[in-house]
Amino acid sequence: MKQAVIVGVPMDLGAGRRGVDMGPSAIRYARLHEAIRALDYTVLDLGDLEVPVVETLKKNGGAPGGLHHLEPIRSTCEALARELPILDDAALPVVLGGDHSISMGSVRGVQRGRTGLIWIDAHADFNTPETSPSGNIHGMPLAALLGYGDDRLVRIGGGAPLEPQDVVLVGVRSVDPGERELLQQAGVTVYTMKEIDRMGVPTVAANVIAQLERVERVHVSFDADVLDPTVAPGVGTPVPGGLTYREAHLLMELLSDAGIVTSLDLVEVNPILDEKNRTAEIVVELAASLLGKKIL
Ligand code: Z70
Ligand code: MN
Ligand code: MN
Ligand code: MN
Repeated sequence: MKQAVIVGVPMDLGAGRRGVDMGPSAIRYARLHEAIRALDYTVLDLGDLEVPVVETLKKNGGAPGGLHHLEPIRSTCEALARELPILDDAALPVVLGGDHSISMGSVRGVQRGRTGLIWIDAHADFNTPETSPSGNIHGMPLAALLGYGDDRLVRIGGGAPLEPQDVVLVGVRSVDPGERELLQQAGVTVYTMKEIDRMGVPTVAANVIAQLERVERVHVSFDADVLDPTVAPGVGTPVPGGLTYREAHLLMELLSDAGIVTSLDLVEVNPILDEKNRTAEIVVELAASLLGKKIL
């Protein structure tokens, strides 16, 4: 039997507003364990990493050009990057956020050999301190994973920068001006909502799968704000025009059919802004589809 290993990272220090620190709890409450067990996985939950409480921290650098809460974010990601490699190579890590800065830890933690990354998000998360309008680090993790931005973030987990040809962004519809320039320069593949509308999820998924044919492992980093806010209201930065319930499920099902996914993040669920935990519930359903749930 396959094994899924769950790690929670209850951190909202990288986000502009509070609440995604409660994401791991909301996602577990939405029956993540049961959903994964039903798919013939054993589930091992390692619990939550310890994350500094925001009220105990000094305010620092939230202005443009700044790096809000850099040190506690760095050390939390470093701890995550150190914890994941201890797992059995056959296990499938499922990391629960938390804001999206946690993926600097999860991706570095699972990175071995040539590693592919599918970043599913309304945002590009490709800011550096120079381009960020907010100083919020959850707008920077993908850039850091490709080697751009502050050295202290780039060096988390000691991993080499990912290769741009092994990185794909899906669902993007909100990009800051300086971020746009760097993203285009970096050469990662981007399927914005325009491409999804024009080609449809089946073509986008087929292209993503074909592009990652030669990598040794594939990490999916799923930001709940990729979903349309009418489907998933419980996110910190809702952006209109997102994936429908059906598009999101189909994307997960097609990635699942390809059998390429070896690890997963579920991030940016904000229970404070949610309606009766429905965003966490949808995220659990989508995770189940990605891990092999079939209608028939
Ligand atoms: C904006 C910034 C952001 C969420 C990423 C937004 C960043 N580009 N917000 N994920 N939820 O501040 O960098
Ligand atoms: Mn934000
Ligand atoms: Mn994100
Ligand atoms: Mn986002």
